[in-house]
Amino acid sequence: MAKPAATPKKDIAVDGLDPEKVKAALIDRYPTKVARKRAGQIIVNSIAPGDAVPAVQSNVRTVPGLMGQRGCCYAGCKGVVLGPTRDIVNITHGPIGCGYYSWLTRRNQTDPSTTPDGHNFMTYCFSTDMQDEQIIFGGEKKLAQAIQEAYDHFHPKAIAVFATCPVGLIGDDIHTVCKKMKEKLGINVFGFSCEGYKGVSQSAGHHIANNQIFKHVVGLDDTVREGKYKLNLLGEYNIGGDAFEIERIFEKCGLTLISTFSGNSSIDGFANAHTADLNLIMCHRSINYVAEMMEKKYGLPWIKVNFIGAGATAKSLRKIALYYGEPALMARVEAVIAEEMPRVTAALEEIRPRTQGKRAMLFVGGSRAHHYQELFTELGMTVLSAGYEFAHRDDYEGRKVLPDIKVDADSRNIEELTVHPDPERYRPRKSPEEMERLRAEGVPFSEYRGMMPEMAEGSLVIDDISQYETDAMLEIFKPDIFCAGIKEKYTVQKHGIPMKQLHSYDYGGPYAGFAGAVNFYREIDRMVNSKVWDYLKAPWQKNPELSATYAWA
Ligand code: CFM
Repeated sequence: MAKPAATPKKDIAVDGLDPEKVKAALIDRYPTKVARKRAGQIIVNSIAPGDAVPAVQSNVRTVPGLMGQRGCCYAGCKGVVLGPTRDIVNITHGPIGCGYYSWLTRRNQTDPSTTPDGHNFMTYCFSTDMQDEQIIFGGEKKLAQAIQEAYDHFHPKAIAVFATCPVGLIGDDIHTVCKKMKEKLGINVFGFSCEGYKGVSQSAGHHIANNQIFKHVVGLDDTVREGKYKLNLLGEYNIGGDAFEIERIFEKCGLTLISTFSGNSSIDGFANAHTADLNLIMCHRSINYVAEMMEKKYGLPWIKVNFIGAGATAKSLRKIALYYGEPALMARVEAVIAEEMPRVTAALEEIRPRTQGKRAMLFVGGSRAHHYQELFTELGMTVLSAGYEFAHRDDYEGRKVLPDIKVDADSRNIEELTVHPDPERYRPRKSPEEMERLRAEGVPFSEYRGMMPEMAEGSLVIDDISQYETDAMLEIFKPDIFCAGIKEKYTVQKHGIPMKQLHSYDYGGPYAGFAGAVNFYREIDRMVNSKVWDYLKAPWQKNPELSATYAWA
């Protein structure tokens, strides 16, 4: 594929400003080398026919010294992908800080009443609490003891072990320890070499998590559950109860959810996931690997969906119905949409006049900066700028650029599993002709268009934004709302601009599905129309000179 031009030639403006000039201002103060690197990561959006957009340098190391938003590989593996599964005892092998500071910080909710044993270990923090002694003489013995202790106390179905930076540095072989303990205890015990320093961000941890769950869990249980339309929901983590709302909608539509990776999930669902007939990918960045591997090994196809935004939810439901192709299901899905939409329309009629024309910026991990643009569009708001912390080019530009992505040393570090069709269990769910026909009808198998083709011309796409650039963007544009995470929240508010946390939802949510969309509209209305920001003036802005006296002489 021919590479699109890096800089658009068109005369475009964003919020009345020349975006190229804004870009120049953002990198103006950087040393030459840093400016050059950031110039490849700060892109003025421009869409050519065939959805061709400029390349965004992404999934590369953050420049040392720049304050970024990213997390580590361990965070992506233990926290993001495995964290929401309630019935695996997740042991952090490392110093206590890694476990303690990643404990209950993500708002992935769960409902233990849906599994018979009612296990829920998410509220516990399991750590081997490595000390100097283990760093010097090795921590394998202590890890085996920790696994035994966890087993004795809780009798879980599975125990997972997560390596932190020092474990990789001293060379503890967690996988052999896990194997031995698996034989000894007779339960599933498996490890993740997700040392924090691996890769350039938490994205590496997602990949490692996908690999190990696929190797050690998926396919262990062949029981075929009842249900006509069986599917898995991948990349939905039940933040603020999002998965509960999606489950509610699925149930109404008559869809049978075999497993979710991994919001409100149980390990039993993963083991059984290969028996479903369709994989839905919500967060492409964190979970596309397992969908690809399941397709190769078991033959179930995947489609990209989005349940953020009422319109996007309806569209996704229609795609699912089209895939199964049964008139009864299509009719039921239409009936559900017709039943759910009036409350959405009523809320928008009331709120939209107050939000119309307001301007937003979104800088979140690897999916939400894209997905949440749907909700802002529904509110009549403009997205001036957006970017991911750690996503890859395919999340920006679409999967069509996958063959063009250069694999660098950091990515080569992460294992790429070779997967073959299962001799007994590989079963294509649709024939190649059916797949072709469905594609033509609007079921885009294995496709993700990426964020940029859906953004306005001239909007600024910024990968791995730094705090310095954040401050500059706030000063230049003074948006009506800025979306990011807790690390950014208070600096943004100090600019007098409301800040919505799109990771944790600021203790709110759900924002997925129809009910979630209404929640979001109300929240954003409250935030962008609050008068409180006009009262925010620092003392030195009101009285530039403060008088003081010496307390002693
Ligand atoms: Fe996917 Fe996520 Fe996200 Fe992500 Fe995350 Fe998250 Fe996120 Mo925080 S899996 S990429 S690693 S949608 S924890 S639920 S909000 S950065 S945009």
